[in-house]
Amino acid sequence: MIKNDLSLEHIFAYLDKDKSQAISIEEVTRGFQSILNDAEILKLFMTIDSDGSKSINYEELVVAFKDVHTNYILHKLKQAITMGNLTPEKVFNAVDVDSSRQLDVVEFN
Ligand SMILES: [Ca+2]
Ligand SMILES: [Ca+2]
Repeated sequence: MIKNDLSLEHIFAYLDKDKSQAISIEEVTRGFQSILNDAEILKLFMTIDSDGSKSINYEELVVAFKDVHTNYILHKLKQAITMGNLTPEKVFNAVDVDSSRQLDVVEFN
């Protein structure tokens, strides 16, 4: 069973598929492609990549997690991961808070 208390380290490891200790835009895309479109992924990536190095390190994720907006998205991702079975449908439902069957900008703000 997957524990409920997924840490930032777990999220980082989940996104860092190649274990390079840095998250690339490709890895963010892979992690979020079922719930975000390309423009939203780019916006999220640029928000977290605070130094503009085109990669996200653990420290940047920690800083981003303190920001309430990003925290919300990561919280949703965390929920999706916690569900254990990452079908696009489940991830979608985790983010689609108002069950509108559409993901709008408000739900990521
Ligand atoms: Ca990586
Ligand atoms: Ca960076």
